[in-house]
Amino acid sequence: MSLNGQWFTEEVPVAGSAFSLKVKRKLHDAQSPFQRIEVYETEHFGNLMTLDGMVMLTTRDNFLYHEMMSHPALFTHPNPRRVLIVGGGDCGTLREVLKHPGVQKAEQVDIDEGVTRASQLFFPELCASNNDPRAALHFDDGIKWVRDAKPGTYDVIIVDSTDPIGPAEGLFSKQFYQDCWRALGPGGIVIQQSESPLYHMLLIKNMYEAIRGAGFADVSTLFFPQAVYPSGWWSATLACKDQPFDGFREDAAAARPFATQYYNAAIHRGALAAPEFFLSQVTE
Ligand code: AG3
Repeated sequence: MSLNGQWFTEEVPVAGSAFSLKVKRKLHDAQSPFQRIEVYETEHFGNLMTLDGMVMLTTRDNFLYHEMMSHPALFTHPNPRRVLIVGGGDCGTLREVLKHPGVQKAEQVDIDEGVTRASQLFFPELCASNNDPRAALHFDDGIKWVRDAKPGTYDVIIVDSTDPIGPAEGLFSKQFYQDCWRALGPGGIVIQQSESPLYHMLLIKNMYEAIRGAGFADVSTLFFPQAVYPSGWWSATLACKDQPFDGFREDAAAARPFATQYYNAAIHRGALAAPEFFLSQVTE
């Protein structure tokens, strides 16, 4: 469908704001059992995938989000070998995780196979590692998957979900974090996308409470730009199962044997610096 010169817009009613991309045409439009999956070709951001009208990723800037959802957690855990990705159906986070030679198994559990099929067609570069022998793609309910996991199965759990409404709502609950706690081995880390620090402080505050209430020893948040998400400023919240958060393996991050576009040791260090308003709202 040609849409030449038209704009795709995601509005954020609670903030009275919106973000738009000029599009050329619609490449894909499907209603899955879970959500509406659309892909557009844009003028300057490559392809754009939306779920229920909300921006998930573009070709041009997804590296910011996917690198920050993966490398900080993997360079925090002392020796991450077994990784679970909950959500992440576009496979961009999986690709980053598999760049770590020490990872022996990376399982991705997304409820919606339609997202992965659309990604294979329109974001093939993100799916480049899907056939890595260490990768396993499951299409299943991530909440149930974690609930059913044997205790101590994973070193790192990455929650790469949509906003906390609809299918992803249960991923922000104390019950889910308790299940993550149990599914993690000693030294285990969970990292979860935690929306905009500017628009969603209440959500982040509630996450801290639920994560601590679930028994995690420590919580901390990383901040990074993400041009195409509401407010353009995004966050990921990291929880340590059984030890205080004590920075990350800076030397290993600096000596990483793979290429990144955004992530490096200095970016990681900087992303851990919390703004004043954040500190006063999440720390008692
Ligand atoms: N994770 C989506 C974050 C939510 C974006 N929210 C929004 N546009 N309202 C994206 C999946 C990428 N792997």
